[in-house]
Amino acid sequence: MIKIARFFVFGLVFLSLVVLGSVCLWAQEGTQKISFQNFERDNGTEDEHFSEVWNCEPNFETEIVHSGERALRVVTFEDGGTLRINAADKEGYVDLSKAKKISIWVYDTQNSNTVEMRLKDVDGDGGSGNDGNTLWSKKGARKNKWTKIEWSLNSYPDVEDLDLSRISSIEIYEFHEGIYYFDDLEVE
Ligand SMILES: [Ca+2]
Ligand SMILES: [Ca+2]
Repeated sequence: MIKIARFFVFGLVFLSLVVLGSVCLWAQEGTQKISFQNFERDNGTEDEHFSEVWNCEPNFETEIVHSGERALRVVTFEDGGTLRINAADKEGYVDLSKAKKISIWVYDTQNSNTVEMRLKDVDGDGGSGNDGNTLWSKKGARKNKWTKIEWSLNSYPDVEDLDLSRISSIEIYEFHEGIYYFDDLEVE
């Protein structure tokens, strides 16, 4: 009798572990993260990791880093500045058609600013300037602290000819003159 009870208990424990394991796997699949750009060497970036779009000076940073060996340091001038961050992918683009959000770690030395984000595809579609084809972060960064800034792609505007399955770069606009650091641009 005791043997049967023991067998039963072991069976139950085993079953629970199997169920728990499946739930964990399922949860992981639901929140799959892809690194769009982490500014590290040999990370699959075809050409340049980043470039200036307007009114700023971006450079690699090795002291104030969120993860790995390198981050991005950006000096913006009067009225702020825009930089382009390229996909760390051998094909030169990342498929965002099923993605739910985009996030980046920001170290803002200017203030607790919100950040504007624009998607660009391999054809260069996605717009420019003040055309409104962008999305502002709801929350601002915390001054002088690494802060995760997020954008929900559900709220991203419908942009003519923008191919979400082939996004080659993401543009970031900081609207004040200052010094900002960025690392770990990720897609979930
Ligand atoms: Ca990094
Ligand atoms: Ca296109």
